[in-house]
Amino acid sequence: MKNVASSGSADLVIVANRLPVDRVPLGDGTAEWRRSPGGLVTAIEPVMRANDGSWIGWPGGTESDLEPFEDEGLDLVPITLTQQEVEEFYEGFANGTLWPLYHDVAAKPEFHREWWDAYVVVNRRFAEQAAAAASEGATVWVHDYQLQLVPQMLRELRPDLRIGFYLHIPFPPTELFQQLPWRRQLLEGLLGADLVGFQLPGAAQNFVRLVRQRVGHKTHRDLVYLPDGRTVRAAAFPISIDAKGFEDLARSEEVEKRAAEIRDALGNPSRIFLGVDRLDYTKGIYARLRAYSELLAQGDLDVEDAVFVQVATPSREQVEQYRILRDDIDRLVGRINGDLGRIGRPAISYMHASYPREEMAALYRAADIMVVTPYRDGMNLVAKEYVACRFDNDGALVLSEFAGAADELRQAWLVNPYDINGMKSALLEAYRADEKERTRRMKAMRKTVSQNDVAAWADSFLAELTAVRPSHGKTVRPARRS
Ligand code: ADQ
Repeated sequence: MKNVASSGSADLVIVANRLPVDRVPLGDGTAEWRRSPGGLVTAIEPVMRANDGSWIGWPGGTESDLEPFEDEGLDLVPITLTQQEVEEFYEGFANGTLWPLYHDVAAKPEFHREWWDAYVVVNRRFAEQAAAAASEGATVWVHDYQLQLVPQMLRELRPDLRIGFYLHIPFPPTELFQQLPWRRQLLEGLLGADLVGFQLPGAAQNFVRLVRQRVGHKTHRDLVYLPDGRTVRAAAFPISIDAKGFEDLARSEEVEKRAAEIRDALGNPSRIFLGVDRLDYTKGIYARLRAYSELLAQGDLDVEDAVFVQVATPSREQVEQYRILRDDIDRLVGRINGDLGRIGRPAISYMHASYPREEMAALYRAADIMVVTPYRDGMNLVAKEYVACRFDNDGALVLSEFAGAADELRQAWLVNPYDINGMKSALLEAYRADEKERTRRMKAMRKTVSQNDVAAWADSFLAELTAVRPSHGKTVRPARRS
């Protein structure tokens, strides 16, 4: 790792709340950077390498003296946040206001003026760093709800840039968005981009409608015409996963062996149900476990025969609603196991854990029925990862209609997570489905996932971004993929 000056030499700049590395403190007071291999890095890394890319993001924590550095050939620029900014910008406005509001108010969003002020300050810091890192005519790709003001701030600093924005979470219906005291500023922030990308077409339409109503710009279909002559396009680019990477992993001997060990450790039940989520109130974990427990209580399922494995990574633990959720689920699991489990046969095997990709693949291989039931989700990559790992064309997916993934994975057992009885029926149907039925559905879903992988997603976004602003800026060189 070596330090590099942010010299304004990057032809492609990624701006995201988090860097693709975590700062891991070592016992001796120093710390090292460790890759956090998320889907976004996998998708963007090849195109970053082909374009002298730079990635700007927060490394987590509140260290203040972090310099830009290179990690495995990627230029990384850490953004510093103070403790107060972590509380007001990250836990506050991003995760206490925007996250619940954009997810159908699954929890009550809080509106605080000081949180908004911190959001503006931190967005400006990201924009300034991006302006300093980008070369003349470079392409800057800004990610997600934490940074919606960056496109406009950056445009003011660097009108020569081609700017794209992608929202990973849902964009809310207009009625909910209107609640925001700062609705106009957020829309204007996004309009600094040349291309605003969403998971689903409906989100892009909501955005264009709001721009027309609230900001008063002329619009036509997916285009917004600004008074300064610029055109902004809003469109859907459903995100995906490294499908081949997951499948290769799933086919490996180690993963197959580990999957067998997992089944063994669970007492080789005839059916394993699996849920894997960040511990978040949007994911519908509580409702799905309740539905499952009712099936046990009614005798439709038996703990001698079936088990539900729920893996939940604790997340945003400083935000009160997340602490409450964690306690609620802990209590529910305890009650279900106490009431319905038998010695050596828990009804629910529950882990607070974050696993490496190999272990995730082994869990997907071991699970007969994958249960993904968010109340609202931009996409949900877990559903796609499960499908990618099922090279045997077996396994059943129970999927919420309100996950973006449901638009593509039509052959899943689709459920409304608010409807406990409906969810119970779908769980039972998936449990009872014969092999022919499972294979028919899985084959169709696998075709969808393998054809639209995350590389195709990144390529199509960047190609469209270039097309929206053809006469300005450098062309983004395509990734050299192996
Ligand atoms: P998330 O809300 O984090 O993402 P999701 O799309 O399911 O949700 O992605 C989670 C990722 O974390 C998956 O790759 C999964 O494998 C991994 N993961 C989950 N639990 C884990 C565990 N216990 N251990 C290890 N890994 C775990 C947001 C939006 C989504 C959108 C994505 C990408 O909320 O709707 O799909 O961004 O745009």
